[in-house]
Amino acid sequence: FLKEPATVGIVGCPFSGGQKRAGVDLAPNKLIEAGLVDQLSSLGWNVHYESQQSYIDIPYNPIPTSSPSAPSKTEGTVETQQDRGEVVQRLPDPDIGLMKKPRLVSAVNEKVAKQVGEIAEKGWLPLTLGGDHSLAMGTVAGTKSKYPDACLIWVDAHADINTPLTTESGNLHGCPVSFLLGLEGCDVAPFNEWLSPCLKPEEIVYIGLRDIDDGEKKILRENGIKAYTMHHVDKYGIGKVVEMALDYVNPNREKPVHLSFDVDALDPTVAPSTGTPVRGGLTFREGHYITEALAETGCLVSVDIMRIS
Ligand code: EXY
Ligand code: MN
Ligand code: MN
Ligand code: MN
Repeated sequence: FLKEPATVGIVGCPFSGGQKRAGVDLAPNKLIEAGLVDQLSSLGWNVHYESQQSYIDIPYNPIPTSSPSAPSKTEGTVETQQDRGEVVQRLPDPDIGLMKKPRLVSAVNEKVAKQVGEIAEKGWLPLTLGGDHSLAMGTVAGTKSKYPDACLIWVDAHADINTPLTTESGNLHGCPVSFLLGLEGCDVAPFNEWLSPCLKPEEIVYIGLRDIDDGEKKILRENGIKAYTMHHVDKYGIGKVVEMALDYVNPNREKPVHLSFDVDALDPTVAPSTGTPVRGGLTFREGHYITEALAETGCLVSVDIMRIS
């Protein structure tokens, strides 16, 4: 699927607006500083990377809240906020229903979808460095714009399949999959101004799950979505699990594959630097094995590495 010689286009997304904890927005620059570009080059890739401005001050439409009960006192004002020593201007972004920072998350993802789509369009591999996992709305939408039949392998401790109606936290990093699927409650402004459902339930498979909300369990069951939890990794071993996951979404190994890797899939002893550590995760080798086995298929067309903090 990729043009030879293979080229990777790195999209650094210093964004943490899909959840509460600061820090995930520092990861892209840290990874670059740590030598990622040279490491990829030494593996034989051409590497394109343009450093990214912060997404904090990205403009968005100050659309009104649709919920009459949502707080309105911040509407029409501009907040000033201390952020790592810098004073930044933030446009008001009151909750819409249960959703926190909906305008910002939507605007950032619209931009990411465009960036990822443009890189894919060139025949390059978009490698998106998060940032929080709400960014996968944008990355998967971008991949799907070039490869409509792409399937999605979601490696995570969490299912990230809450909807604006089921979310208990209001944090949109827990909701990207439902927006991609177009589940009930997701046809909502400002997201529906740019994002249309682009993923079918049979095009996604999970690996590594171990912390799923009750509402999410119901959604997974009702939509017949395939998930290999840590229980399956224990039972079958990671080699068999990756094979079964591929057999499910890509039986003939002919479809493009998008890998969305949340580092909290790894055990916290391996990857402590993440916002929501959950014990009982993948080992260092199991995590690497997944990426190696997917690379070996030759089907990988887009990769996200999310939520390192
Ligand atoms: N299910 C919980 C929620 O919706 O808030 C926790 C989500 C954590 C999501 C991280 C990105 O993987
Ligand atoms: Mn996630
Ligand atoms: Mn997670
Ligand atoms: Mn939970």
